[in-house]
Parts: sequence; C-alpha cells; structure tokens
Amino acid sequence: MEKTVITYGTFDMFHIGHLKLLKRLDAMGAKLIVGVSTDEFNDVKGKKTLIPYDQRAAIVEAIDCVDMVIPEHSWDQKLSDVEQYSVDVFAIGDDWSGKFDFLKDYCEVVYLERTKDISTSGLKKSLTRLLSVSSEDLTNAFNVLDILRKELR
Ligand code: C2G
Repeated sequence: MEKTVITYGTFDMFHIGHLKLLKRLDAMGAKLIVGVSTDEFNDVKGKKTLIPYDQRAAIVEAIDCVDMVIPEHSWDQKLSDVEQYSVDVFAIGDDWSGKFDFLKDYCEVVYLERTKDISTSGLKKSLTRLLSVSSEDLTNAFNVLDILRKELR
C-alpha cells in the first residue's frame, strides 16, 4: 500500500543533512510532502534564516523525491495536515524526539537520526570565520602562496 509521508523544516542553506533525511523519508513511502517553514513562522521559532521562504521552498520542491511542498505557518497545523492529506507517517529528525508524539493517535510518528557534523548554524559560523579574515591577511597569504609556487617550480 502506497504511504503518504510528511515532514516539516526550515531547510535554510540546504545541505546534505537535509537531503539525506528527505531521501530516507522517500524510501518510507510513495508520496513525500514537505512543510517548509515560512519566514514569519521562523520568527515564531526564533530562527534567523539567510534564504527567504520562496527560495527555500523552490529548492525543496526541485528535489526529485519530494512530491509536494506546503508552507508551514504554525506549530498547530500538523494535525489538520495529517487529516487533509491522509498522511500515514509523520517523520522528522531526532532532535525533535518525543515532541510530536501527540500525532501517534492519527498516524505513525518516526524520529530519524540526524546526519552528524553538518548544520545550517555550523555553515553560518564557518562563513563568518571565512569572511572575518582581513584583506591584509588574505593578501599576505596569497603572497606566501606565490613564493611557495615559485620555489616549487
Ligand atoms: N536534519 C538532519 N540532519 C542535520 C540537520 C537537519 O537530519 N544535520 C533534519 C532535521 O532533523 C529536520 C530537517 O532536517 O528534520 C530540517 O531541519 P531544519 O531546517 O533545522 O528544521 P527545523 O528548524 O528543525 O524545523 O515543525 C517542525 C519544525 O519546522 C522543524
């Protein structure tokens, strides 16, 4: 029997952790619905995003294994979504473990292990470190590289 699976997330700065999760969800069912958090809802979640909702949603929608993207406007829409889309499985990363057990009366609830060593916040920190390098340091680094390149010829 074909299953409908739903998940929700911000999917800011889309990365391999997001992709692996969506692919694992795809393997669980025939139809994968993804609720992408709107910018307004991210304010409620206290999440600062770099990429606006329309672009985050377009990226998720472009992924082969995703059948439908819906906006996630609030914490409270999951139950009505489960009913509206006849969802068989609600799944999300285990950073949310236990948080959505109330859905167990309406559909299967699965928490999947997060992909290690990758996160949007980690990517942002790396970017900040990279951008905080002064132009003088960069120039010096390039000069050293130039010298090394000449030495190695
Ligand atoms: N994820 C993962 N591995 C990572 C990072 C994220 O498996 N290294 C998963 C998360 O567990 C989540 C999904 O990818 O299931 C999207 O992650 P976020 O964009 O951080 O979503 P979040 O802000 O947790 O929003 O109502 C639920 C919320 O909207 C979830």
